[in-house]
Amino acid sequence: MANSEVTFIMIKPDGVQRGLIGDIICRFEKKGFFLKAMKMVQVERSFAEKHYSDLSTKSFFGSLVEYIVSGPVVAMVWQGKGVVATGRKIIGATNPAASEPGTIRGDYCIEVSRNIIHGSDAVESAQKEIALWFPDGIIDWRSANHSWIYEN
Ligand code: IDP
Ligand code: MG
Repeated sequence: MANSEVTFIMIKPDGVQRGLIGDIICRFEKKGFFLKAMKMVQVERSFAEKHYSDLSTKSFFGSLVEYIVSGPVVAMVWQGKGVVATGRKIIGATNPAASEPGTIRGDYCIEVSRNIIHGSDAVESAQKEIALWFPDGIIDWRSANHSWIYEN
């Protein structure tokens, strides 16, 4: 069912340190997406390398891993129709210099290597990332607001 699409969103260490957790959650929540899982965790280097394994050949891979392990992150699963693609739009372009104002990266950061938030880029990668970050599964709760957000 389209409404049950899920994505993995992570507030990176700079987003946590800069006090942006509440604002970021607010944007997804007010849109109508449902928060299905959330935890604060500081991950090991090997875990960050696994999360970003697709980028292991990039020149910035080492500094990216350093950045992700530099402090606690907030890992979340958000659910809703089109949440993967819409989540990426809410987040904005990878390089904040190219992110539109009104997007999270467009509003709150400047450098690509300090871009405060991660969002899965496809339904398949979302499934992989959720399995990595939430191996014990997630709570399948249903919001009482469901029928105020979806016709069906
Ligand atoms: P995304 O986060 O928008 O999906 P990816 O290409 O998957 O972008 O890159 C993952 C992360 O790696 C980015 O969010 C950013 O933190 C970092 N990154 C991407 N490109 C560069 C770069 O050219 N220099 C430094 N860091 C980069
Ligand atoms: Mg990516």
